[in-house]
Amino acid sequence: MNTHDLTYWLFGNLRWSDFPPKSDLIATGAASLVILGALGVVVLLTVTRRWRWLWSEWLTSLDHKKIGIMYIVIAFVMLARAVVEAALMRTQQAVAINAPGVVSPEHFAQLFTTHGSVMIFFMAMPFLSGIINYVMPLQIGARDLTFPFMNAVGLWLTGAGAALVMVSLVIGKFSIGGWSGYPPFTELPFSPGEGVDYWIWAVTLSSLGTTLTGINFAVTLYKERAPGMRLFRLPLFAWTSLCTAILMIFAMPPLTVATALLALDRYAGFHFFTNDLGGNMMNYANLFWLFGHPEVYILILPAFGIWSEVISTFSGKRLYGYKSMVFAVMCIAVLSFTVWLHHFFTMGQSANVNAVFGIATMLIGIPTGVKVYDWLLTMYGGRLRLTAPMLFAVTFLFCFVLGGLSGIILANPPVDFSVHNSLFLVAHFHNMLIPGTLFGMIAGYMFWFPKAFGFRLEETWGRIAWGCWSAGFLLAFLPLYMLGLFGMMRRTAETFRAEYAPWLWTAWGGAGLIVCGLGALIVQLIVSIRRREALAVPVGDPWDGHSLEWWTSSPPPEYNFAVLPKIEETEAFTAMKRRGRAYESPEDYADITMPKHTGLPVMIGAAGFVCAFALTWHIWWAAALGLLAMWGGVVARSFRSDFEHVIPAAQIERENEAWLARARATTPVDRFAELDPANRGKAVERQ
Ligand code: HEM
Ligand SMILES: [Cu+2]
Repeated sequence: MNTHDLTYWLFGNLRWSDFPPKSDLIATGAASLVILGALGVVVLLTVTRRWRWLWSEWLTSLDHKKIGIMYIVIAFVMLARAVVEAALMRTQQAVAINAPGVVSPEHFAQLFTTHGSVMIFFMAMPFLSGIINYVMPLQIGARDLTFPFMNAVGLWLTGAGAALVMVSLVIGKFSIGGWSGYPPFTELPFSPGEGVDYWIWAVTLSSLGTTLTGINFAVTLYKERAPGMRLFRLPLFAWTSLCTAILMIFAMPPLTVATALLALDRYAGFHFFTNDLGGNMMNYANLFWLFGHPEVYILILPAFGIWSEVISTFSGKRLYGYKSMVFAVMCIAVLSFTVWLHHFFTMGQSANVNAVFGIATMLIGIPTGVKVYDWLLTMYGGRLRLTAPMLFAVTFLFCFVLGGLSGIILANPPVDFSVHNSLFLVAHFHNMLIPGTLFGMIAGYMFWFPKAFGFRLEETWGRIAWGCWSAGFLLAFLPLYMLGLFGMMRRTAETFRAEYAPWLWTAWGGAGLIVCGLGALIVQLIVSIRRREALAVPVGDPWDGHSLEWWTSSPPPEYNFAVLPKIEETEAFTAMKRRGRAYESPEDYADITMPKHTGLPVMIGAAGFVCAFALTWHIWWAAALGLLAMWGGVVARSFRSDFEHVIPAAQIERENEAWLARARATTPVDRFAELDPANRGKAVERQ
C-alpha cells in the first residue's frame, strides 16, 4: 500500500487544501464566522457553567415543548445565515452589470443553492415542526406526542443536516446545483467533488427526520386527543397540523428516493438519471416535484393555521366558517399532489398533459380563495387589536392575494414558457414564501412566545420588525416581477443590461430593510428578556385565547395539564371561561407518567452527522461506523424498559393549586389593554 492509498483509506478525498482560507475573501470571512460563532457558544457555555444544564435540561429532553423550542432555535440560526446570503446575492446582482461584481460566478451559484436549501429545509421546516411540536399537543389536550423518543430523533437528524450545511461553509464547497439538484448537472461528470454530496446527505438527513416527525404528528392527532375532542372540534391550527403531517408522510419519501438514486448514480455508477445508458433525468424531475409541490403546502398550511388563530383571537371573534376552513385545507392537501408537473411545463411533454396540470393548478385557487374570504369575514365586524402578529396577518392577506394571482398566471403553460426560470418566478415564490410562510412563523412565534416563556415580547420592537419585513419584502420582490418580464433570468451572476440597474438597486434596498427586520427581531428578544418582569404573564392567557393551550400556566408544566379536560364544543377554553369554570380546582389528582430524559437521540443525530460527512468525503470506514452507531442507538433503545418516570399526584396538586390560586387572585385586564404591564396573563372581553 503506498502513501496515497493510505491517505485515501484514512481521509477519503479530504485534503488540507479543503480547509480555510478559501479562494475569495467573502468565503473565508463566512468560514471564519462559523468557526468563531461555534467557539463563542462554547466559551459562553463554559464561562457561565451551563454545560450540565444544557445537556440535562434541554439536549436530552423528550418533552415536546422543549423539542419545539430547540427546532425554532435551529430555524432562527439558519434564517440569519440565509438572509445574509440573500443580501449578498442582491448586492452581487446590483453591482454586476457589465462588471464581475463582488463574488465569482461559482460562489454565486453556491449562494443560491445554500440559500434555497437552507431556507426550505433548515429554516422553514424546523420552524414549522417546532411550532407544531410546541402548540399542537397543548391544543388537543395531550400530554406529549405519541412517540416522544422518535420526536427527539427527528429533531437531531434535522440538526445533523443543518450542521452538515454549516460545516460545508468551512470544509470544502457546497453544491452549485440549486436547491432542486437537477441531474444531469448534479451527476458526477458535470459536478465532480464534494458539493453535490454535501447537498444529498444534508437533504436526506432532514427528510428522514421529517418523515418520522410527520408520522408522529398524525398519530398524535388521531390518538391523543382529550376526551370529547372530536375531529370537528379541533382548533384550526391542529387541523392544519394534521394535513401537514399527512403531506409529510406522503411527500418526503419521494425526495428520499430521489436523493438516494442520485447518490447511487454518483457513487456506484448507476444510470437512473443520466442522459445515456438508459438513464432519464425526467424521472428525477418527477420524483423531486412529487415531493416539491406538496412541500410548498407543508410550508404554508401551518401558517394558514396560525393566521386562523391569530386573526380570530385578535378580532375577538369566532373563526368565520370553521367547517369551510377545514374542508378548504383538506382540498388543498389533496390537490397539492395533482399539480407537480407545472414545474416542468417547458420540458417537452404533450400540450394535453400541460393543460391538465395547468387546470389542476388553477383549481387550488378555489379553496385558497375560500380561506381568504373566511379570514376577512372573521375580521369583519370584529373589534381588532392591531398587535404585531395581527399586523403581520394583515400584510399577509394583501401580499398573499398578489402572490396567488401571479401563481395563477404561471399556471398557464404558454405564459410559463415565456417567463420560465426568469425573476418573475423568483418574485412569485418569494411572494408566497415570505408573507405566506415566514410571516406566519414569525407571527406564531410572537403569538405563542408568552406561553412558552411566561413573558410577552416587547411590542414596539415587534412593530419595527413588522415594518421592516413588510416594506422590505415589497421593495425587494415587486421589482423582480418587472425584471422577470423584461427577461432577466434567475440564477444569473452578471448581466449586460444597464437598464436593469434601478430595479436591481431597489431590490437591494429592500433586502437591506429585511436585514434590519431580522435585526429588530433579535433586539426585540434581547429587550424582552431584560424586561421580563414587567412583561410577565404567568397566569397564561394574555390574549383572551380560544383554545386549550391558553388553559395552563406560562410556561406550562412538563405534563401540560394536571387533569385532562372534557371537551364539549369547539373553542374549548372560551367555553370554559364563559361558564366561569376555567380556574376551578379539579375533583382529584392522579399520578402522571412521563418519558425520562435520554441522550440516545443526540447520539443518533451525531452518528448520522458522522456518517453523512464521511460519505461526502468518501471516508468509508467512518461512514460505516456512523451508520452502525445510528443503528446501534435504535437497537439499544429497544432493549430499555425503564424509560418512564412517575410524577406523584401530590406534586401535581401542589403545582396546579398554586397556579389556580394565582389565576383567581389576578385582576383580569380588558382585552384592549393586553399590551399594558397590568396584563399578568388574564385578558378578558370588555363587559
Ligand atoms: C429574506 C429575504 C430574501 C431575499 C432577499 C431572497 C433573495 C433570493 C435571491 C437573490 C435568490 C436567487 C435568485 C436568483 O438566483 O436569481 C433567491 C433564491 C431562492 N430563495 Fe430566497 N430570498 C429571501 C427569502 C427566502 C425565503 C424566506 C425562502 C424560503 C422559505 C427563500 C427561498 C428561496 C429559494 C427556494 C430559492 C431558489 C434557489 C435556487 O434557485 O435553487 N428565500 N432568494
Ligand atoms: Cu408547484
